[in-house]
Amino acid sequence: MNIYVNQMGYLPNSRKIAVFAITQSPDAPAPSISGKASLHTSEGICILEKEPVAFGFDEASGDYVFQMDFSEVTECGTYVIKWNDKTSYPFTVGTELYSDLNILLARALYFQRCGMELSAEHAGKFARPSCHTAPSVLWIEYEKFLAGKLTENDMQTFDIRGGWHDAGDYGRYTTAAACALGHILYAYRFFPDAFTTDLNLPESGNGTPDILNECRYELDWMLQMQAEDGSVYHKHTTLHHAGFVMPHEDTHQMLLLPTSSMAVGDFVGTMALASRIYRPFDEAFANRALTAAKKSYGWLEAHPEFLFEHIKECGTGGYGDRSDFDERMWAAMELYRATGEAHYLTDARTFFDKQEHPVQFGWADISGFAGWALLEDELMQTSDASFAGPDTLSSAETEFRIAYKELFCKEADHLLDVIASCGYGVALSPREYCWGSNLNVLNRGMLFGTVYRLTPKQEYHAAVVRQMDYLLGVNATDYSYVTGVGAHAFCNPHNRVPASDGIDETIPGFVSGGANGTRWVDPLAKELLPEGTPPMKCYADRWECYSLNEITIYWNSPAIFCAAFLDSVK
Ligand code: 9MR
Ligand code: ZN
Repeated sequence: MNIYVNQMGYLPNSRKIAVFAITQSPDAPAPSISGKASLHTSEGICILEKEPVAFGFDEASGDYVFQMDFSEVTECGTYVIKWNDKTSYPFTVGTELYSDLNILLARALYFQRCGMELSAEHAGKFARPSCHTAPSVLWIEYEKFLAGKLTENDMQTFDIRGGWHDAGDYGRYTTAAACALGHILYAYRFFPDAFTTDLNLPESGNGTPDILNECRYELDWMLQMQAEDGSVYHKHTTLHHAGFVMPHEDTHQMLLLPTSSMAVGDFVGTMALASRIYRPFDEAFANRALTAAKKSYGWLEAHPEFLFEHIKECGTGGYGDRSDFDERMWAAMELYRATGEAHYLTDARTFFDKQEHPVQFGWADISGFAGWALLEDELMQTSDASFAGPDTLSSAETEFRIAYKELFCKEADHLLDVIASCGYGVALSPREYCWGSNLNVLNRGMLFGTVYRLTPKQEYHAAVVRQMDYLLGVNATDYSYVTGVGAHAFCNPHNRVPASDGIDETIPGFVSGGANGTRWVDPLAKELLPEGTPPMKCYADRWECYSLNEITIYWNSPAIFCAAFLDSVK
């Protein structure tokens, strides 16, 4: 039997559920285990005794599960739970847990910075030299160069620097960047009070909140990804992933891979959003971002067809897609918010009507971002009048808002049922444990947070808590999926920097991709996880396992959103 708790801990007034699990086959009789579990302070004083309630067999984990709700424990402190000779990892009840977590999650992005030295002052023992500063060339020319049809001197060069390394690899990808920035900029928009702490960045103290300073590093890179004609390169990587070397040791030719309509739509959405968010801090940048967004929107209008070319010679991340309706919708919606021009709203509505289920916040489907933009003033609930929404709404907008709210709420209610059907309280059905399943978990957390702002039902709040609980230890692997957080946190991410920096400790604050129960996995995962392993247990804390244990900017970013929600809606 195992006891699973949120290894970081719980907010004093939030829902608190511990899970007790016994692995067995689905048709075995209920285990004969009973009696009261107890909760003890760090001084060993028992302050609660309670009988765990049988949930029954849980398909995703292959466990027979009991649950214990101990929400009545509201006193701050450190505790353990005991049941039948087993003791949980220690956990804390405290008010600042999620703000402390957010500092780590955001600082992890600083450690992903490309194109600048990370100094000891800001990076401590993880200081490292600058990387990837050599000029880039276009793939379409490089291809000819490789074929001997163009000399090196005939290739145009582009001085593009900066941004965050996407993940455990050193590539930078436009749609992945937009996804992460969308999560974080909206987290800041909806929960600004959660972002007042200094992050010890080189820019700290410049009058701009540090979370925006960090995002600006990515935005400045992204602006450079726009081509003359308003199209936007899909990615900026080498031809193949680097070996496991430090970033400055990866000196392969940097390439600009051809545009995709998703990259253009995402670029427009991100820049138009940034123009609004940064305006109070940097007017010139806001204007630049808006001008860039409008230019690329012109490209989208002139190119209504879906465009994505998979370059088979290039081994770095694909970030392929089958539809760009979501990106086009978001682009239009953000430009509507940034300019108030009604034709953008009409365009957004057209793309909305073409989609089945536009409520996602992942890199492939970012449709939900348009919902955030549309409902922004209702989601902000701020007393700051300068952020208030329009006084009167057009009937088109009113009607669109109602439709979007209905969709969000319906999805949240459906997901509450999914949570109820899972012994661990995670909003994933057993077949949804795919590559980067923690993004799905956190996406759902963000959705619950969104809907809570529209209809403040306690169950939605508890649902956000339970997605974070899953991430931080209430899952069948026994791991906290955030480095450095919890007594049993994963510590061998698939990430070239910690794997090659020679430092024992891993950089804290990174979110693992998590369990992947599909058969699309890396060779070591295949070897370690026999066929039939329950999906929630398809995980290994091994640096080799890129399909189970990589880190990415857009797995940290939804955790930042959820943590900010919990930090500000306590
Ligand atoms: O996060 C991506 C995941 O959803 C896909 O299934 C997987 C395979 O295409 O790719 C993941 O993205 C990787 C990207 O292609 C390159 N950088 C590392 C990303 C995380 O593994
Ligand atoms: Zn780099």
